[in-house]
Amino acid sequence: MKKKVAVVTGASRGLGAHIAQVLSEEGYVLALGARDLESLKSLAEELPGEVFPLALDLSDPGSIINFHAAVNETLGPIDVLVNNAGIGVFKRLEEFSDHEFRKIFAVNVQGAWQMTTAFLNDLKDREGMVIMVSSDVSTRVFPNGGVYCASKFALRALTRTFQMENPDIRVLELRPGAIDTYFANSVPGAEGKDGFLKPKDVADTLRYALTVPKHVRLEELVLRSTEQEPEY
Ligand code: NJP
Repeated sequence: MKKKVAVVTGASRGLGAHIAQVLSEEGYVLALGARDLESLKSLAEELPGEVFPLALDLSDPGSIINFHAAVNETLGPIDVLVNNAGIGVFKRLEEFSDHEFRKIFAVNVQGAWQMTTAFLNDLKDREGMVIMVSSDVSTRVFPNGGVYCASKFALRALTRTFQMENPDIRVLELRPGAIDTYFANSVPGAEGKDGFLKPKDVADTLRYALTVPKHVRLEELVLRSTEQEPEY
């Protein structure tokens, strides 16, 4: 029987590295993508299963084409795609440069769209699952968060459209609140992050999502630390 194969973007650190850990423990052969190939290689050495670290820059369409070709050639069709990579810059809307705005949308929105499109036929053949890591802010906004929130609203729209257009696969929007990672130039364990989710909390939620029976479609999962205010 063919082994289950999963792709994780943004696996070089933070949440993506924890998701890779979970998938590896669950017996998936992994293709991990990010720009920092050295960190991916170090992670691959620590994980229990078979892991292929590959360079991937989601802001470069050519890099996604090369990544997909390399995965296809080495591992064949995939069962799970985790579009985890994402970036955030937080400031007032009028302070954004054209470059910053485009970069956020290139990585968080267009990159996830192109990755999903590239692997779509595989995923359909194998009745696979796509996990879009968006955010608890994919339905609300806050001052200084406008561009990031807009990118996650857009990702939510893509998630739902992919699902409606492709009933053979399951597409989950995973919506974590604040997580203690390297996000937006922060450092794990830094002051003020005590009340954040740990990346393992989110990765373990994804572990659960992978175990539900095939006739169950989890459409979205929102999780926040109990230290964070509930927002609906
Ligand atoms: O962030 P971080 P998280 N091409 O900075 C990669 C969402 N989220 O783990 O390329 C390819 O530790 C980067 O790799 P590298 C968030 O929006 C977070 O927290 O080597 N990959 C690294 O592996 C995102 O979707 C919070 O630099 C690129 C990874 O992305 C997801 O959680 C709250 C790339 C980022 O790791 C994981 O973020 C929330 C590119 N061009 C949602 N650019 C939170 N942390 O508080 C970056 O609601 N990456």
